[in-house]
Amino acid sequence: MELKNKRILVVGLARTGVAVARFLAERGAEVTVTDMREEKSVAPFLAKLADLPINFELGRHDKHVFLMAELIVVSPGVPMDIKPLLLAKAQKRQIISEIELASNFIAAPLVAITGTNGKTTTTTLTGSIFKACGYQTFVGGNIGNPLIELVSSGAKVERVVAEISSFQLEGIINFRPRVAVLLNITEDHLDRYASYQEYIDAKLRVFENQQATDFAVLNMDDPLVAACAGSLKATVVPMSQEQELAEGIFHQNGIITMRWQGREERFPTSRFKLQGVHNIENIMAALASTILLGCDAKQALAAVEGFAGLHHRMELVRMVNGVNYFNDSKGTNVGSVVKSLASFPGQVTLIAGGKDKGGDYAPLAELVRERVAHLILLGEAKERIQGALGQLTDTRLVGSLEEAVEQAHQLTKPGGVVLYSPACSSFDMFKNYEERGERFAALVNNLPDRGAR
Ligand code: UMA
Repeated sequence: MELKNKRILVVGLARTGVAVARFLAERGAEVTVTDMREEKSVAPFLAKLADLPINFELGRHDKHVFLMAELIVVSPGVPMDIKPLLLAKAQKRQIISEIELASNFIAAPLVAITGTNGKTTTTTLTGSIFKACGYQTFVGGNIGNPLIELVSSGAKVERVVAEISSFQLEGIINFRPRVAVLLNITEDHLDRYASYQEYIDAKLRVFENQQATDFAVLNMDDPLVAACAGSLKATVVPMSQEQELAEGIFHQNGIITMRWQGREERFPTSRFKLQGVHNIENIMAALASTILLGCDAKQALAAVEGFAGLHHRMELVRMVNGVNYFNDSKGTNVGSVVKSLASFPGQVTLIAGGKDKGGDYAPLAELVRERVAHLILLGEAKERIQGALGQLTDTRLVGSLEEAVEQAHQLTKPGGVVLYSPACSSFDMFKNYEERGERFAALVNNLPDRGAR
């Protein structure tokens, strides 16, 4: 891909925009960056590009700027159907996402991990296994560090593991992972997509350019994932916790078994620190991907056993007065909260709510009825969640996270748990889910502890 003197527009000036603009400008492209936000809101990002010859168009998206560009690189958070992008598309301008740009310059085998939930755990674990097996590995993508940063750094790596979102897949042309993992699909991002089907279609694009020499690791226990197996060009590697497989990876009675091309590897789960049915899914996907790309089974098992999980993902903050407080701020959609709630037998005080994404909260109903003693709701979505679940258990609406933690503290009996798993994104009250989780943890750490009663 020739970049020198090419007129390129970067849309969105946040993590992705900064990394892309830097890469392009350093390669001699004529770069313009545009963002709807005003200069003072994007000042920290502007400062990161101060040393480079870049034009900025801030506080608006002028259609002429879009039409002047030969290539447009769009940040994941920018919808592909905003007017200036539609105009540019109609005028045959090339429009791509950052992962498409980056993949042109990445030679190492790439594992792309997508799905509604479990992506970050699986991506991090896959990276850890490769590293433990001696491969120089870059871990990035939707997880927080754009893939283009790897290209900019010039680092020579042997494996790349990328968490890939549906937003990023909307702007691909040739993106072709050596291994593509699809963990599960449940409703999410209905504030961005016109329909659930549109979201599913975006996710399935991860397989679009794969060939028979590539692998598609599919969770056959998820009907939507299983349904696509027949139509893929890649070699399908099935995974399941419900059936024994002659070929693929499966879990039965505490043993994960991978059978592939005459080889059989067994991984006992007894020493895994990651707990829960959904984590077995994530572990199987990570093991399959790494074994397929050359990892030694014994070293891979040791890496899984040493992996303690992620920050903000079912993270035990502290026990206060006999009550365990879990930070699950990364539970940003309904499917994720279903999995988190299913890990507790009952006596749960669930704190939920945030920025509503237009999805259905009904899949939570059965678990809420069975296991949630108190439901505390906050944020923009609180009335909608109350409408869907409020009649099923003791439900209270609060105005702040401080109030939510205080009420949870008053209401939850020793032996119970307080779970902060919002089922919504964080952008109504916080910068991101990390800030939201940190705030929750800080509030919990400030609670007075009289010792377990
Ligand atoms: N903007 C415009 N015009 C618009 C809309 C937005 O200019 O019409 C601007 C905003 O003002 C803002 C910028 O675009 O300044 C935001 O870009 P961005 O949201 O793409 O932010 P980044 O910091 O580049 O983060 C993105 C991903 N964000 C999203 O997909 C929403 C990050 O995923 C990712 O880690 C990062 O790129 C690096 O690859 C976050 C996320 O929430 C974690 N992802 C979603 C999820 O996991 O559910 C998909």
